[in-house]
Amino acid sequence: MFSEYVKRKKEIDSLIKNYFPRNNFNDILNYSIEEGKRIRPIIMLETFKILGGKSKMVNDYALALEFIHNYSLVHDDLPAMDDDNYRRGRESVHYKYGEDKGILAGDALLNYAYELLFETILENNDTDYIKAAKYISNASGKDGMINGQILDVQSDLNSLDKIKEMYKNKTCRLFMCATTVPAYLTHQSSEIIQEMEKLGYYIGMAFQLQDDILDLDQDKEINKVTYASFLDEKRTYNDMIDFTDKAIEILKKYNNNEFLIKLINYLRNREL
Ligand code: GRG
Repeated sequence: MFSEYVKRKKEIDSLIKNYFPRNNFNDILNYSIEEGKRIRPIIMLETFKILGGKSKMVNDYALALEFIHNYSLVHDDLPAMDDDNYRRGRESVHYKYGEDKGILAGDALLNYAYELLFETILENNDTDYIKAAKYISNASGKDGMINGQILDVQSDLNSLDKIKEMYKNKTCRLFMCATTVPAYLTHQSSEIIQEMEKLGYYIGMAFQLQDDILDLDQDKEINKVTYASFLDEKRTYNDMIDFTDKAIEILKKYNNNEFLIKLINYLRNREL
C-alpha cells in the first residue's frame, strides 16, 4: 500500500470505527463494516475533489456506499449464496453470529445507508442530491448489483459477453456510484456525468479482472466460471491493463488527478 492510500483509508476508517453506538446488535453491525479496503469511498471522495466539490456532505454518500457494499458481502457469504465462513481474514458475519443475524445485519446496513442519505437530503434542499441518491438505489437494486448476483447464481455463464454483463452489474455498478455521485453533487453537465460513469465502469472491470487473476487457482478447483477461468490468465491480464488505460485516459483530462491515477496503477498490481 502506498502512503497516500494508507492516509485516505485511515480517514475513512476513522469515520467508520465503532460507527454504531455499542449494543448487542450494533456490535454485529460494527463487526460487519470493519477491515475493508475502502476503495469505493476513497474513489468517491477523490472524484469529488477532482470535480471541485468542497462540502463535507459527500462523506454521507461515501459511507452509504460503503455500507451497501458491506451488506452485499455479508449476504453474499450466507449459506444460500456463496456459503463462505471466512472474509477479510476472519470469520464471516453469519459464521460468527448465526445465519439469522447475518441476514438481519445485511438488511440493517442497507436500510441505514438510505436513512443517512435521506438525512443529508433533508439538510440540503437540492434536486441533484436526490438524483445522486436515486443513482445509488438503482445501481444497488434489481437492475444493478442484485441483477449481477442473479446472473451469477443462474449459472449459465457460457460466453464472455454474459460474464461481462454479470461483472458490469455485480461489481462495476458500485464503482460507477463512486465516480458518478460526485458528478451529481457538483452539478455537472450530462456529458461529464456520462464520462464519470465510464470511468467507474473501467475501474470496476479492472478491479474485478484483477480479483479473478488473484483467485484463479482457487476458482478452477471449485469449477467457478470467471473471466479468467473462461479465457486464461494472460488474456485476462491484458484486458485488465486495457481497462486501466481507458480509466487513466479519462482522468488525464482533469486536474488534480495524481492520486486516482496512482490508485489505479496500484490496483492493477495489487496482491490482496
Ligand atoms: C445482494 C445478496 C447480494 C449480493 C450482492 C456484489 C455481490 C452481490 C456480492 C459480493 C461478492 C463479490 C465477490 C462481489 C464482486 C466484487 C468484489 C470483488 C467485492 C469485494 O470488494 P473489495 O475487495 O472488498 O473491495 P473489501 O473487503 O476490501 O471491502
